[in-house]
Amino acid sequence: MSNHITTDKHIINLISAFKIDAKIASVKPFGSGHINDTYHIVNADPGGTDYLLQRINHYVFRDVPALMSNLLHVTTHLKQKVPLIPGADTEKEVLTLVETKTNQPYFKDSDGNYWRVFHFLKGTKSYDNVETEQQAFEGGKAFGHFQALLADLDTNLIKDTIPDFHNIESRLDQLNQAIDKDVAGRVKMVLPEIEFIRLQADQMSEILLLGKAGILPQRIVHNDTKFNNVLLDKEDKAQCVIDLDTVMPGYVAYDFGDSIRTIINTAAEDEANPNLVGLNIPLFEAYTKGYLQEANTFLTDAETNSLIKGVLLIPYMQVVRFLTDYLDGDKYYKVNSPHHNLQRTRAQLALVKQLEKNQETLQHIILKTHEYYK
Ligand code: ADP
Ligand code: GN1
Ligand code: MG
Repeated sequence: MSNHITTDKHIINLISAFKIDAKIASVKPFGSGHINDTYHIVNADPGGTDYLLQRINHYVFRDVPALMSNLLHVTTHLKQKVPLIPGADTEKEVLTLVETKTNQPYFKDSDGNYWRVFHFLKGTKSYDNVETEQQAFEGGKAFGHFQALLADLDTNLIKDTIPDFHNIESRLDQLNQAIDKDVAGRVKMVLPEIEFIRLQADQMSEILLLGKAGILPQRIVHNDTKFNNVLLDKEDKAQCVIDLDTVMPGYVAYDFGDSIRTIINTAAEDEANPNLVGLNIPLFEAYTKGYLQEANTFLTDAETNSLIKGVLLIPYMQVVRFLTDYLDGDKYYKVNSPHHNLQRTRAQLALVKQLEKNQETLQHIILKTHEYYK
């Protein structure tokens, strides 16, 4: 996202709806998320609090009050538990939401857009591409710890912000509908991709079936663990898990698979040349170590065995989701060019092929690490 300072009067005005304690120096578009619009509100006092303003994408999240209610339940739970951990700094490690002046968790503007504000966590970094094993290890620890902290959150409090979010059967139904409608006239360009998806479909239902059979427990998981959704500090130590909009019941393999999707890939998620997509096995091993160091305390054997299935499923599901959006005419994900979603589809498809080829090596690393931390 560009780093220019916004002079948009509307944005400057709506900031005044929140309990923001700052003389504002500037407001800049921030981050590289695909869903929300994010701005960094810079305090004129360098020692004061900075803020993060977000317009919540209500095409993606149809029930914003439910979404914000979940967010408050999750952050309140974390703010009760984190202070009990020796050496913890709750303000740095848990997102802090800023209320509006009328004590609401979000503000709805006259155009029907929803806005929220967090404390900006200064001195942190989020990585679109992981560079070192330490970063990968710390990310694994952060997401494993996050799942452990939420294990005792009352699931009745949490609503589905996007129903069937990681249900591959629903995702395939949505793709089939998009193919039938072909609103953008693009189906003819993606016949090999559709064939690939259909050939793999049956084997990708395994986690769902194990869940339905009661073999895999549902837990509260993050559901969007791509690596730029964990903030690391200046020393590349894990600081805070962010982007809590999809925290919902699900399977741990989904979170593991989504992180690995972004860590193991030697190329970008939207790499234009699929031949550059390869696997960085040392980063995979480092993430697995960090994750299992935390999660081995609560994972069942069935869950440990399901992790590799998540590693294959989530990139495959991403192929299905990017392609569906391409066929729908790019309504869901932000795009930077007319065929961006196609480029993403092809890059993720190349990743699925690589993962399938190396499945045994990856499973061996998971089991070896599991034994080590048992
Ligand atoms: P999206 O759903 O669009 O991905 P995120 O909530 O992940 O939105 O925010 C986008 C980016 O903004 C993140 O990847 C991260 O770089 C940054 N970010 C989010 N929350 C904070 C925060 N509280 N402090 C500092 N940076 C943040
Ligand atoms: C979106 O919001 P962001 O950019 O962290 C998406 C994820 C996808 C991801 C693909 C709510 O994540 O599910 O895996 O893009 N979030 C939502 O990069 O759909
Ligand atoms: Mg994000």
